[in-house]
Amino acid sequence: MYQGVLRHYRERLPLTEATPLITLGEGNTPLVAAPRLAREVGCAQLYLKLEGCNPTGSFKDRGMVVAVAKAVEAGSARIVCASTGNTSASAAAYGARFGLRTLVVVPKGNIAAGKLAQAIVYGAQVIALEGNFDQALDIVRRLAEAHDITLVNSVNPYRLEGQKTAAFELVDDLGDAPDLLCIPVGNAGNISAYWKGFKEYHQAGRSHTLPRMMGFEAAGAAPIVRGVRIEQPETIASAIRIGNPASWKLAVAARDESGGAIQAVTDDAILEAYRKMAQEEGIFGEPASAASVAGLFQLARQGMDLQRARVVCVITGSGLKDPDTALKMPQAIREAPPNLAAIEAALGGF
Ligand code: AN7
Repeated sequence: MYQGVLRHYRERLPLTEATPLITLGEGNTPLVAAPRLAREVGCAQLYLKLEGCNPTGSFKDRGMVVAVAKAVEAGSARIVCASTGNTSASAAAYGARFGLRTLVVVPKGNIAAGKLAQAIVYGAQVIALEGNFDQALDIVRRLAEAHDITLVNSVNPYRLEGQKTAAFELVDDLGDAPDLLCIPVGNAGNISAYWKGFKEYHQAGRSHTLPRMMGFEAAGAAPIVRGVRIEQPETIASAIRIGNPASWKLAVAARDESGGAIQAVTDDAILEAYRKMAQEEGIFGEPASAASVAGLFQLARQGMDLQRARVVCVITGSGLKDPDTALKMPQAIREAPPNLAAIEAALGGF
């Protein structure tokens, strides 16, 4: 039986005899072929890594399980994070299960409804900051310096250690690294963690190749692409509405060492990819996750030769996290009274 990231990859994680091997069943997520999208972009093979299948619905659980295990090992009683939503949901769940009080600071009005619901139901203390994610991160860093509380944002190195296990899974499933890895970039921890994982597996002889790391920021929140901090980032993809990523340098290193790129994708392109994933492949990712697919389409439009490429797009979080974006989609819901003739008429006849 699969027993979570800590047990499964214990020899590749910074664990000691004293680290509790906790789990909520994170990791071991599906890698699903996307043949229609592959045909449209003109690449040989396309797979979607469904990180929304983690226990709290995003990839954050992989890193949170390590960060929380190490916090428990160190005797910590409290954890804190700033979050655009998914980190707070994950921290709240692992904190609840493993006996820690959890404090989360989220940007007021800019966190998807499902994520806020999770933090509340898991029993975290929630502060809605009248400010953005970057300001929230700055504040929780200072809180953790001043008080006896463990910071579980990805500036905590155990987070990236856990998140690198997704790269291991890709190599374990595909038999080698993909040619291209397309991934959304917000605080830039995940792209850095994947690259670390790919390099470690390669060095251990588990893969023959390394992927080119292709990261995608939202156009209104693209500090790495533009080379400057964005004071007021804006995007419909609230998960990646970040203007000063904590792992900026690591992400640039991942890009450059791998011969990859970090580009910006517009909100329109994100929403188009969001719809296509759902309607052509049956995969419901959240808007930030769709940035990876939007990015792949963009690479194809730019003329990148994908004919022989095996590509993985990381679908970082479940579409159910953000019902409001889904419900704003152009839709044709017709109301009808409960009788057959009225319904046949509403459908325009058979
Ligand atoms: C679905 O939860 O930053 O580049 O506070 O939720 O590692 O930040 C979330 C980020 C992509 C970007 N996809 O990953 C948070 C937070 C989803 C996300 C990202 C996030 P990073």
